[in-house]
Amino acid sequence: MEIQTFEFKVHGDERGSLIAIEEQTDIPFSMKRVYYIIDTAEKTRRGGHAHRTLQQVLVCISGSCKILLDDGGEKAVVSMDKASRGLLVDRLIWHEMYDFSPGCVLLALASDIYEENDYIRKYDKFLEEINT
Ligand code: T46
Repeated sequence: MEIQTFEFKVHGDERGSLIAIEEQTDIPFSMKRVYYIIDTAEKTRRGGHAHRTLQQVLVCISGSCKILLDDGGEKAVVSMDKASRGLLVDRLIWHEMYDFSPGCVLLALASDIYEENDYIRKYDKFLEEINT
């Protein structure tokens, strides 16, 4: 499976660092929504779904976590531990997030607003949809 990641420029000086992410330039779509996952309880697994049309870039801006990507044929696990690295979670990719470190902040840049009908929350339904 092809894993697409983005390395964002770190603007650093003696004060610290700043990272800017611009739609269509640093990530391959226009953003309509930003959300972030914080205060994750120990041993939690989140996600466990795919999106029909939504594209997202995930950035672990503090701490670390792992992201499982599954295209229905192949699986890959990506370790996220750099605020300057984005991971594309494309449409029709089953994804799960786990192994959150204490204080992990996972930022999501999403191509559309929240729409429950865009979620495929059952794995067998996901396999059915990608094969039709
Ligand atoms: C995804 C992964 C990476 C909203 O009201 N608005 C929103 O924009 C989002 C994302 C969620 N919610 C509500 C829906 C649920 O009641 O927040 C609650 C938790 O959402 P969910 O169980 O879907 O959270 P995760 O961590 O399993 O999945 C989230 C995103 O929903 C999903 O799109 O790809 O993070």
